[in-house]
Amino acid sequence: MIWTDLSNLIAESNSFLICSHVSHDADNIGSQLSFYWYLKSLGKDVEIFNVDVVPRKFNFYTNIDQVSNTEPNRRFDVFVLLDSSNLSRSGWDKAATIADKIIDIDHHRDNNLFGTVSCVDTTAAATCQIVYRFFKENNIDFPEYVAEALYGGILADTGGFQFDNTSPEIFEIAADLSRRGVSTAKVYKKLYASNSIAGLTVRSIVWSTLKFYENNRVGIMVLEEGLLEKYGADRGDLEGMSDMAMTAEGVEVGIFAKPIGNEIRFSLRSVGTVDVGMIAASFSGGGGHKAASGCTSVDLSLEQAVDALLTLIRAELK
Ligand SMILES: [Mn+2]
Repeated sequence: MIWTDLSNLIAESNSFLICSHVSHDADNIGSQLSFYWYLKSLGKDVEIFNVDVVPRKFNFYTNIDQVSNTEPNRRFDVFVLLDSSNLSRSGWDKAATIADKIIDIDHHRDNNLFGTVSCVDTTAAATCQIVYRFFKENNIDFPEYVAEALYGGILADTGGFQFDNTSPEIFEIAADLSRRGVSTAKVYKKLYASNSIAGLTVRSIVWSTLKFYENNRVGIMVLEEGLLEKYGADRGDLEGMSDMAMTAEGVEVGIFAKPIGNEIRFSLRSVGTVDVGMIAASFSGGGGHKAASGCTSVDLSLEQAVDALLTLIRAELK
């Protein structure tokens, strides 16, 4: 990738607002924190604002307290939106107007190149992989805690080096980050093996909602509204649940539904036969990868929204 435009835009700007998509994951957190470190190291005026509250499990990251949920009440020179295929993925209605210029760094194949500068590589496994390349190819020496944030994003978006986006380059990056001092065991433990009792309890309830459709080729699980609050769990406690339905033999599409108010947020996963990115794109704010995507239905009941999704999926099941 050519980094000149990115470096020039950063050099000629002073204030930056970093943001990312709703429903946090380790890649959007890791890429935001590592880019935050970089801009601060240049002496820039930088803030991070995300619509969603950061789940507790990410609290071990250095500078996680810099991620604010309070809308900034000033303008910035540059809006930096990471790991998001379009502006509406931020879930924020001011995303398009908060700054005159936009930096877009992302790996989703439906990225619509919304940036003044767009650094998009749809073959990259993670946005953290692109940020790593930017640092590496520009001889930017980053501290161990930034290596840790980048490693977490790569670990998560490759499903722990198990998805088919796991390339030789990914292992080389992981090796480099490990040499820089990252405790890979610690990151695994923090992201995947630090369940709370409340979190596991909610998981067990979500598991009990699992139902199969279309001759057992589609599996759906539902997170009933208010369940997290009832048990004192948070969304981070459910990470990975979207993939679970798909681990059943014969299931080609896994759906995880989360009703919130008049909206239902869906996470869609596919073993590869059905393009769930395309299916998600026919809903508002929807999009993503062929094998992993998300979308939101508005003003539909759960049954109606699931019906609409199943109709689209049915047409793709061969
Ligand atoms: Mn990502």
